[in-house]
Formats: sequence, C-alpha cells, structure tokens
Amino acid sequence: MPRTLTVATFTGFLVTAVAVLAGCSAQPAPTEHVEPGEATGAGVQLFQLPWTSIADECEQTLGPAGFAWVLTSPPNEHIVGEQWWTSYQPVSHRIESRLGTREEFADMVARCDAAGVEIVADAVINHMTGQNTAGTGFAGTAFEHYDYPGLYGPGDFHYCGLAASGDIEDYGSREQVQDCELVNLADLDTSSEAVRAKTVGYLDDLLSLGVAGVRVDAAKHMAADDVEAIVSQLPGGTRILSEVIRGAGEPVQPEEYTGFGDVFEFTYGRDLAQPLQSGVWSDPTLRDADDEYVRAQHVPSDRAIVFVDNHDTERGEAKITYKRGDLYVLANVLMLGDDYGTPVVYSGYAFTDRDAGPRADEDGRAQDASCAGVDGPVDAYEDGERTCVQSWTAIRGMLAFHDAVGDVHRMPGVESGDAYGFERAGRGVVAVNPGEAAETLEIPTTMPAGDYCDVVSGGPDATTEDGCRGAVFIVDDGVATLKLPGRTAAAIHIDAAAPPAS
Ligand code: AAO
Repeated sequence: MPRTLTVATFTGFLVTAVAVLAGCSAQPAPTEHVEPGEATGAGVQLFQLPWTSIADECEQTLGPAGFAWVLTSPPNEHIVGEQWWTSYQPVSHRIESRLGTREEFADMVARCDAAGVEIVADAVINHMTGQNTAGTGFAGTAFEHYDYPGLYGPGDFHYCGLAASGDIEDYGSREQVQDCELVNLADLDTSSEAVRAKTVGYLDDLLSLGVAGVRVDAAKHMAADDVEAIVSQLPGGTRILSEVIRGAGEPVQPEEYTGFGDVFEFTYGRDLAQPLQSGVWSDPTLRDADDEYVRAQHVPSDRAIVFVDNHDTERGEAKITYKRGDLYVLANVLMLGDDYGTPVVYSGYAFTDRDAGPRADEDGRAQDASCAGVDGPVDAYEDGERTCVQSWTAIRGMLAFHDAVGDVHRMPGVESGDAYGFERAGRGVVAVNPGEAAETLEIPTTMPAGDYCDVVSGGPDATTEDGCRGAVFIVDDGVATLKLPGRTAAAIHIDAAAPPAS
C-alpha cells in the first residue's frame, strides 16, 4: 500500500503549506507554471580518456545531450608507468602526456566549445613526483624527486620534519596535512611567491588554450589562503573546483575553500548510497527560514559539486559504482533529479586491478575509445572497457530532466516499500525503486494533467505509436502515478508530455 507521505514529510508539507499561507519565506507553493531559473549545468568526468576521444564525445554525445562541461584527467607531463595515477605525478608543466599532445588538447577544447561543452582540466599543483630515484618524464624531461630543471628546485619544496617518513601520517594535524608529503609526493611550498608564480603560469597556459576552469587536485594539502592567492591571479570567471575530501574530525574542512570557488562535496555520494542499499528513505533537504539549504555536512548548494563516485572512490570507499550497474543508474537518476549542487557524472573504465591504467599502445599512449551504440550498463565488462555512462539512455534522459526543471525546489518525498520519489515543483517528478518488488508511487504534483514519456526509459519519440520510446506515466487530479518494477527508476518532466494520440 503506497504511503503517499511519511509522517515527517507530511508534517513538513503541512508546515510548508501553513508557512506559505502565513506569508513566511518557506518553500513557495508549487504552481504548474513556475518558470525555472538557470540549472547548474551538469558535467561529466571522462577519466583517462584521450583528448581526441573527448573531442569526438563532445560532438557526438555530450553537446547533443546537454552536458555543460567535461572534467579531464591531468594534461601535464607525468612520470612514465602503466598505472593511471602516473598522471598525478607531474614532471613538468608541458601539456604532453599519455592522453595527448598540446595540439590535440587545444583542438579538443575548440571542438568541445563549438559543441557547447566547456573543458575543466584536472590541475595537479600541490606536488610533483613521488619516486625517490631520478627519472625521465613521458615527454622526455629529466627530473629528480626535488629537482625539475627550469621549473622547480630543492628550495621550492616543503620538508616538514614532523614525521620520520616526511609523509602525512596524521590527518588530525593541519601542519602535517599541509606541510608534509602526501604519499611521498614532493610537496611544493605554495606559500612561496616563486612557486605561486610558476603555478599561475601553468594555469594561465591552460586558460590560454580555452579551458574554462580547473579542478584543484589535493587542495586540502595547500592552505586555503595559498590556493586563493594563486587562483585570484587568474582571469575573472575562471571556474575553480577544489578537491577537499571531507574527513570526520579533521582540522582541514571543505568549507575553508568555498570563498573562491566550488568544492567537491564527498558527503553527497556517501549519503546517496545508504537508502539505495537499505530502502529506508528520509528527505535530506532541509531549508531554513531564509530558504537556504542546511544539509548537514554539506557545503552550500551554490558551492557544491556533487557526484555518485569518482576515480578515487570507485577504487575505495564508494559502495555504488559501475560494478553495481542497475543501482548505479538509480544513484545517477537521483543525483541528476536533485536540486542541490552542480552534478558531475563519472565515466571511466572497468578494472580488476585498482592501479591498472587505460588501454594503451606500445608507446604508452592511451588508446582512443568510442562509446557509439552504448545505451546502458552491461552485466560483464572486460578490464579496460569504457563504461560510457554519458551515453546511457537513462543519463541522457536525466540531463533533459535536469535542464527542464531548472532550479525549482525539490518537494517532500513519497515512499512505498523500498521505492521513493519526489516532485520538482510543478515541472517534474522522479522516482527510484532499489528493491526487488515492484512498487507504485503516487506523487502529488501541480504538473498539468496528461500523459508523459518516462525519460529514464527513452522519453519522447514521435516515430512510436504512443509517442514515447519507453514507459508512459499519467498525471491526473494532481497526482503522478509511477509504476516501478524492481531495480528501476522513472522520471517525467514538463517538456516530455506524450503527444496526444493521433
Ligand atoms: C602513488 C602510489 C603511492 C606512492 C605514490 C608516490 O599509490 O603508493 O607513494 O604514488 O610514488 C593518486 C593515487 C595514489 C598515487 C598518486 C600519485 O590515488 O595512489 O600514489 O595518485 O601517483 C588524500 C588526498 C586527496 C587524494 C587522495 C588519494 O587528500 O587529495 O588522498 N586525491 C587526489 C587525486 C588522487 C591522487 C592524488 C590526489 C595525488 O584524486 O587520484 O592520488 O595527486 C581520508 C582523507 C583524505 C585522503 C584519503 C586517502 O579520506 O580525509 O584527505 O585523500 O583519506 O588517503 C572516508 C573518510 C575520509 C577518507 C576517505 C577515503 O570517507 O571519512 O576521511 O574515507 O579513505
């Protein structure tokens, strides 16, 4: 028997209604003609995908699907090795790597921009290499652990002396986290004007190639003031996305980095995984009297980059990754249907060995990979096979949902068994059923009555008999009725009404 509103949400809903009647500034009463504000354009992380393939993806899939930006892997010259993480050990600021040449990178940026997709580059500016022996980089640059001729020398690094190893051994110590070495990586002294100038020079070079912004790798390991001193020298409007993993009880917290840019919010994916595994739901969204988000352990919505998983967490803490295909679809549907933060879909490759790099040629260059014809997760991947999440029907449908609902509020949720769903005020309804048993959700909505194409299973398609490629759901008398087989999701929105039967 579907519970239309749990007690908590029903109370919340009543409070909201009363508040609106009383003229308080709680969530506005949904109206079917609410016009959305600008949606925070969704991105996709194309992990270890070469520049030529990213350019193809922008033109063939990302632009048409409505992705606003791509997060690339680090473009800098790196140490030689088959592991993916060699990309995170810079040898120079040359844009020459296993993922492509400077010219290929510039061409990718131009082709993606022409397709309406911006490029955000992963920038490794906290450190250099982590091997104690001298070496030669992927593009032929000679280096030693603390000596990078023409770039950085021994005087440009921290030697913290706080632990015998010189490495971070205690994340409870701010000094260790920001002055010692992360896993033996030579730690740049970002308080030094000389280091800052060289770092700004690298970032300016990326921007000169048309890049719209950067992910600041290991930002936690640089004082927020140092990061701000660096990025404040970049052209206004440059997008800054800081990686600051939220660690309980740690002195360095993500909030410190929200004054000059956005922050990847690691709590989001952790919180999303729990109800999808347990089927026990509660509304995470609490808005205060000023209508501002007050999600515990989350940075403010307008500073949050949210994700289900990324290249680190899929190899570590994440409970829901591509390896759990159907639940992974449900997690991405909820993220793209939510009204918190700016979502970034993760797209990598299948692996058994966490260190295994992308499929590469004999010269170590990552192989081009096409996602043509991929429309969903597969039961069994070969190691190195791209997951192509950006091409999945469900994801492309939810990109359309995300854009159609804009920034209108997420309304109190509705549950039935393991299933859960919610309205985006007057413009869409989204629901998931992580359980095995089929469920029917009746979700209050002010969307206009009528038939709607489910965008998770295909959306509008004029070539079909009922005008929808997949399921059709009905809104009638202020209720959207969504029938969900086990392990499925569904979503309808204002721009995906089923055309009237001809
Ligand atoms: C490789 C080898 C090393 C070798 C090194 C140097 O693996 O054995 O010593 O080379 O030769 C990547 C790979 C590393 C690789 C590195 C360099 O992951 O394996 O090392 O390239 O090639 C911390 C940082 C965070 C960082 C993360 C991996 O804060 O910034 O470690 N991520 C970025 C990149 C990452 C990259 C680097 C940085 C380096 O995304 O791909 O490394 O450029 C806690 C702390 C976090 C900490 C994690 C892991 O997190 O809070 O700050 O991240 O631990 O140490 C719960 C907890 C939370 C915990 C989390 C994850 O959620 O609440 O506190 O679990 O465990």
